[in-house]
Amino acid sequence: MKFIHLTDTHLGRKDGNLDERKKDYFNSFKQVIDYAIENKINFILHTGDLFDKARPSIKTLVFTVKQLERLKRKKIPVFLVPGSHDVGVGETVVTLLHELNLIKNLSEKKYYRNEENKIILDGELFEGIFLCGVLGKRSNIEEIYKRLKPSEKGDYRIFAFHHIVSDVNEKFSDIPTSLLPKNFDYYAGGHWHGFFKTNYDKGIIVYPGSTEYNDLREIEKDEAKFFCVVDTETNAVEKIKLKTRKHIVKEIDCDGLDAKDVADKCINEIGEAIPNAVLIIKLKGILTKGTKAEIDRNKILNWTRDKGFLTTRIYIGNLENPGKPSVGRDKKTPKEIEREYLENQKYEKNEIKLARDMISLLGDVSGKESEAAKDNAIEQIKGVLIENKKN
Ligand SMILES: [Mn+2]
Repeated sequence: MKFIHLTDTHLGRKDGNLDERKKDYFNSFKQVIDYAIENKINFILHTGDLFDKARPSIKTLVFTVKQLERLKRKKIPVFLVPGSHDVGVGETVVTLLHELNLIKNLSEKKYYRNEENKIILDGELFEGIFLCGVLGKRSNIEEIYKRLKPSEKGDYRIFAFHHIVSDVNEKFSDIPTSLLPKNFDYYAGGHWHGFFKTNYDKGIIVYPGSTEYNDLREIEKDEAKFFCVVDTETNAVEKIKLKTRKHIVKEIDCDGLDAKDVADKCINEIGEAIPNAVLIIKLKGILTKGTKAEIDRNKILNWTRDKGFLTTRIYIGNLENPGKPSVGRDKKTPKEIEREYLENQKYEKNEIKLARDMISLLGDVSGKESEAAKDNAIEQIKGVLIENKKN
């Protein structure tokens, strides 16, 4: 049997408020659906962040429902665990899609039970393949993993989750890899936006990565975007490359320049235009005259627009004004700085944990257009507070 594993499609996201960028996310999703139908794939597994926010727009919903209906007509089931962006307080659109039989949400009540101190994952058995999973909430997540007790069913066993394990990235990890339950063939990961694959227990952990470029970090890595096709007979994983919009990063060294000359230097160095590409300009160095505020951004933006770039973003984080020697940056991670700060404030352990959960949620939505960010943050923080009250 063959299945598709995709993740982090963030439907409804609209970088820089551009309709073209919203369509790009739709386009990636449609490529996967087309592939599934053309290649008669047996089922699809999505590991979260189907939508960019828990309450997507009607337009986003119409697109998604239409695509899922294409699969339903071909009898290709879609299994899903909601991601951090899909979960709000109580029921979300993912519940609606589940009720309409367009997806099977593996975090719905019918797929698990609480028994004494254990969470029994009854999951779903689909033609001999067992699927179960954990949704992408953040609070108390280590405790939840410790209590998991998956059913022993199935000839081929899949565990779906929306968390970063320490093998992927120590700094950004939600859980140590060793907390993943044992005895699965395929550990389907979401939340990490790049491709990652490793062995674990008798199976493999796979993160296909997001289907579009969500932030600067992803763009700078300059890695392609993928979904995976998995053969359950051999456990072989095929990476299928998505056709995505070109993103170009140009780093411009402005060391020793007068602020008024920065625009011309950018224009000279960008060189050849790539029509419809997203252009990222990163300025660096120390100016000798003028300040960052005096850089003629409009001159740069007008020029790139005339050249046919879809949009241009200018980052000045690594550029410094005259007379300001660069301060040796603290080597600590943001998480370490957070913890130290909170500990120094003499908060209780559980208060620190709550605060860090909240900070993590807020961080997750930073860099998004304000409305989506607000919606998401408020929804998720409400969830954490309600849970904290329960505990
Ligand atoms: Mn995501």
